[in-house]
Amino acid sequence: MDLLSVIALFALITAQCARATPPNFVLLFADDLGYGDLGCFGHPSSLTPNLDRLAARGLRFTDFYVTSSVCSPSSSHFLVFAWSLQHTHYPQYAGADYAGKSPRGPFGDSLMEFDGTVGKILQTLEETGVINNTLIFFTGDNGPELMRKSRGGNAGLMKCGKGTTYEGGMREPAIAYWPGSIQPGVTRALASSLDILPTFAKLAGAALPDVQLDGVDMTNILLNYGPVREKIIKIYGQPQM
Ligand SMILES: [Ca+2]
Repeated sequence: MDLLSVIALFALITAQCARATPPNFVLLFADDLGYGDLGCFGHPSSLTPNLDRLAARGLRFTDFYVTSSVCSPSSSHFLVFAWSLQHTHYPQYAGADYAGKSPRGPFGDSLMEFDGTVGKILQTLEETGVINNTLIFFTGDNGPELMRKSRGGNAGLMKCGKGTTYEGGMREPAIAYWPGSIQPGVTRALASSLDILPTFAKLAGAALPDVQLDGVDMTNILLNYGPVREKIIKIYGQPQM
């Protein structure tokens, strides 16, 4: 799975739970999306109105990291979830409704289509009356494929992109949206895709798998704007994975 395209990974956890009404969970996971690709993260010509709306009405992370700068290891820790849907465009082609419609070329068209898909999901959640009991979490699996130049994504001010351990490869846009529970704003708390499983499990009242997890429950970020990590482990490695 290279390139922008789209991975929409849904996790609907209906576990025995401690909360009276645990939320539904929707995890949106974009492929090869750079830190600077979305309108709400500063891109001047991307058209991402639905993701921008999620960011405006939800919690936008400025310091969110993934576990790897390439696809498969970055996604592997999600395989514990119940099921997933994914569709991949290769290379960055958009469907007829979006081809040629963005001012950013084929990559922008594909990104716009992804955003349109997010809009349809939001509309369905609203029409079925479950939007206020649904936590939507959006992020990407790794940074942009810069070797594709204008057909790849954009890391914004971050150095390098996919396949490197620089910020551009590992740091991703992230948004948490849960109307009525998550207050709109921006957090600079350090968080990671490793934290998604412990967080969803906590909110669902579900037991964690019987393995050593590196992630931590980040509900204190989501609900209280607080930190979740007491110590930071710094890892130094080669720039190429
Ligand atoms: Ca990827």
